[in-house]
Amino acid sequence: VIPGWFSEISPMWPGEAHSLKVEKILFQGKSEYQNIMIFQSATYGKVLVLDGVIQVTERDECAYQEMIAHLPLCSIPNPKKVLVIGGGDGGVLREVARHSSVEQIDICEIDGMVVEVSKQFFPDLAVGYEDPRVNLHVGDGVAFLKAVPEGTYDAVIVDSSDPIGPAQELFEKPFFESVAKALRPGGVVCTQAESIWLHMHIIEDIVSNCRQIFKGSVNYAWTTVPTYPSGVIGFMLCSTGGPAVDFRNPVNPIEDKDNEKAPLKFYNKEIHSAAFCLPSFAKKVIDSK
Ligand code: AAT
Repeated sequence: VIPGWFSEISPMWPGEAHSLKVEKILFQGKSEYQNIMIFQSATYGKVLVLDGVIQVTERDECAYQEMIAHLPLCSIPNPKKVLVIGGGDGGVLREVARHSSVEQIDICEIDGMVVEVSKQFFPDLAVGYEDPRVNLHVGDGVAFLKAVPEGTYDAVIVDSSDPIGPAQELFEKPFFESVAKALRPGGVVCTQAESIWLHMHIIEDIVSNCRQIFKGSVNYAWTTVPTYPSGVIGFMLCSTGGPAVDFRNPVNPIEDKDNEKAPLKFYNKEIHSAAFCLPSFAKKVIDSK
């Protein structure tokens, strides 16, 4: 550990740890669920850390939040009801709110303290909460989904932390089953699905569960996020049986509409399609599941 630097050390990426130079620690606290820390970094703006793991930095959050929101929402015509699990910082809400077809945005975040500190320290993320279509539920996403009536949502976005800690069940088969039930026919899910460099074993399990559960299409996409372990992170994108969804060819473009105030920084339709192209080693494993 280098004095004055934050190093992201975890058994989920043994033998490596990305480090950021710390200018100032802005907040340290312990919620019912996890340790929360916020610091000002020298080169990535403010950083939100939960249990020692980086969740967002101001500089590269666009690469994650824009992709996890627009990959699913640009793949179906007229999304109206959207559910976000996790994502307490509000960044995904901000992105979902760009879609003018959306009428209802429910969010279920387990940790109320994440919501509070984001409102205090990350106004550009928490701005998502200001949209009148947003309904915040503080609670466990697993329990919330079990209570959702069948066929409620057009899209479910699972912006979850890693599977050590409160998010563990969000990577397991019963959770994906309740997501599928909560979606209307032809509805879509996009979940945080870790790194092809570090977590092929986790990805394999998610893919094989999803192939059993989702009767439409099952795909893996990825993006580059310099402050996430290995610098990349992926998403599982699946659709339920019903109207077919071709995730690689977006039908609901967003680039030119609803974005005068804050233009998209990362997402565009070329990167949408490109996100589904996989390196051979990952393609081989994912296609075989
Ligand atoms: N938007 C950016 C980043 C995240 S946040 C993940 C959120 O999921 C956290 O706020 C956490 O409190 C919440 N969470 C964890 N478990 C649950 C649960 N069971 N129900 C609801 N919310 C939950 C993702 C960062 C990815 C990091 C990659 N290394």
